[in-house]
Amino acid sequence: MAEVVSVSMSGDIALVSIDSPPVNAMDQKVRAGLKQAFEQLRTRQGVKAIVLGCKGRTFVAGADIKEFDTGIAPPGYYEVLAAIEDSPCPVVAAVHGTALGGGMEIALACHYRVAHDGARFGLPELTLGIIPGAGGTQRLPRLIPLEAAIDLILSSKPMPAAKARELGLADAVVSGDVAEGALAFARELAARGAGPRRTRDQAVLGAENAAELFETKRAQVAKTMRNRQSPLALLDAIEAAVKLPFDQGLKAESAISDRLVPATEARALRHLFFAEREVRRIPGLSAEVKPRPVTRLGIVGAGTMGGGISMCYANAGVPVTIVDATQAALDKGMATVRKNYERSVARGSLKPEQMEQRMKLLTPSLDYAALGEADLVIEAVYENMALKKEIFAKLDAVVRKGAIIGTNTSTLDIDEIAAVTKRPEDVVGLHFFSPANVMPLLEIVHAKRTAPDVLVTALETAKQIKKTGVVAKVCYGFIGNRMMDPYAREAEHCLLEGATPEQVDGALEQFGMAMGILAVFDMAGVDIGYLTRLERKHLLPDDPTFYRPDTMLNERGWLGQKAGRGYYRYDSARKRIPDPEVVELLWAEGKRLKVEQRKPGTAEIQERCLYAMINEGARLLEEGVALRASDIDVVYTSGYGFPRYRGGPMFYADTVGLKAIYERILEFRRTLDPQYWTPAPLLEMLALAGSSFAAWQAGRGNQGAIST
Ligand code: 3H9
Repeated sequence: MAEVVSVSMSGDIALVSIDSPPVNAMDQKVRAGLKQAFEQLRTRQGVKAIVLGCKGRTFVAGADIKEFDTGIAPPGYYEVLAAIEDSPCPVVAAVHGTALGGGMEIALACHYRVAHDGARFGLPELTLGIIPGAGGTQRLPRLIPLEAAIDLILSSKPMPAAKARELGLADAVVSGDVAEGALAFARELAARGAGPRRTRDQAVLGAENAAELFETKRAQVAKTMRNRQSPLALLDAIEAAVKLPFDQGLKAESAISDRLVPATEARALRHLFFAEREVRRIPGLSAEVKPRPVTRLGIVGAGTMGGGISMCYANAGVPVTIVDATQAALDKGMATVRKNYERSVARGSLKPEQMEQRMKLLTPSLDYAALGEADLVIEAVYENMALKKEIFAKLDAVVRKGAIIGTNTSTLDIDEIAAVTKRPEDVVGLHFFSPANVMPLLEIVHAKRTAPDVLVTALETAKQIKKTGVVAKVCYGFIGNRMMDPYAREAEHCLLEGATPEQVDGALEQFGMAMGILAVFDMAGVDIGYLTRLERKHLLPDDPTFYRPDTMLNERGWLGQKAGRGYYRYDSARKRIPDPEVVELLWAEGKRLKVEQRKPGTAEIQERCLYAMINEGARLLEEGVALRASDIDVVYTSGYGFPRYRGGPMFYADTVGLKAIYERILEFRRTLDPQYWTPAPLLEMLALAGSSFAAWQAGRGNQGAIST
């Protein structure tokens, strides 16, 4: 028997135990071990019941995701789960941690489920672009009501043990040792002489109104999960459970699953699953380098960003001292934080006492000296080099030796900021995204002199506040904003060429961006980019059409949502309303500047914006600003609303084909302003070699390592 699965006896109860760190994923070894264990137990004399549990931190966390690309070696999931379900004596799952995906499907194939009170059950397959493919679509609606089963899988969110008990999924919830609890449960079954209770033999619960229910869910999914195939396919699979006998239902599930696993959507989501974990590995950084502890935080700037970052740390139980220049700014900042927490309380996601605990962790102060004890101080004032330098000089004077000083700049040269201190090795960029308490991304900017343990601390603190930290090097805009620049430049230019804001944003949203870029500008404030461009005027192209619409709106004070109008008008509920005056104004300006009126259509708008962004991404890789193509994908999907099901811009580029993108860029160079359409040398090289960003990344080994 494979050693990852062991069998032992406790009286007349057999204990089957899976031990395959880190998360007991159901890989080939686990499958083979389980099959062998249950086959042996079938014929073993004197076994009255079986408890199936896991060692380590969790019950099985799912199928081994790597196998979806390498192929599933026998025994297959169905075969293994059938061996469990066919057991002649009752099988009790002992669930602790998270029973996810294939792990939950194992639990469903068991005859009873005993859960630890901290356990959670979930089928998150849609987050991977697939459906539960080990019988989950057929067994779950036989254990909990059909609609609850559909909602659990559609949401991809695990449910707590108590809810599982309420719905009838868990037969008992225990605190303390779940194996002991399950053993006691099994003994009781044995004492009663209970036999197996096979899920497959039960009827689907709540099937009466199934037709209507599926119609509603399909309409809902078509609206909320646009451009995706797995959610609708999931509903087909669950409907098979209602319409077909169990074995035929399994066949339907299997056919759908086989179709989805190799599809682009699933490949893209798998790519992100691993990319989001890969970002933690920094080539060139020794595992010996340990992080500095971050137990007290300092923030400079009580504005939107400072407040949001403070909340992240207070949520993690870390005390925060917030310094600002005036009492009024501090009061306003603290009031905003409280309001944000109150909203969570009103929504029910936070208890009032938790809110008070978190508020108590925040100490406002007018005195920089109050930051003297902090382990990490993050400067979060507005984008202005002179101001940031002044603050860093002050911090250098008060912050204790060994503390780290971070800047939340989104565009500025961190080497220049660090140079005003006597400890540039303690300075790092920590670029949060607005709203900082919500957005999952943290760009960690490794400046020239940042010390290795400071970088490691930055990665660790990202984890501490439940963010995905991605390392970048210093350049204008780092990864995210630098790629955003050419993307938005094209969107802006299309307006001068006769496209309306709705057409531009519509094209980007049809592609799957969470929000069109013009609507994003309106939301963030049209002045933000404008002011940055003013600061960098000497570096920008000598082109009167460059971001001209943005400049015109600024000149008129049409600064977006906060002004009630920008690229669009806004009603009191901040709903976008097309503004013919803006359209006319920009068209007239386009004609005045002799911009060719191409009236670009959806495909052209998408290609121009996205290919300009991808080309810039290739440059970032050449320059070593981004360590990996997949890091760029993580930045864009977690910070910029790029659709996850397309895998991020660089993965998407590979799916289109770099040759096709390269040729289109050459065509744009002929037909549009050539100064913007020089293919990045890396893109050109890979395109001409018939290669991809993924292949380039795989072949790089330790090249591009952070030099420490
Ligand atoms: C499925 O089950 C389909 C079935 O229906 C059958 C269809 C036919 N596979 O996240 P962490 C690795 S689909 C392979 O940092 P945490 C992970 O890469 C699956 N590897 O830990 C990492 O490796 P490394 C449905 C996996 O404590 C290490 O384990 N299940 C898998 O923050 C630690 O992971 C899911 O979608 C896996 N399934 O979170 C659950 N899971 O250290 C996916 C983890 O080398 N997993 N790894 O980078 C999770 O959500 C989290 O890992 C979990 C732990 C919550 C379990």
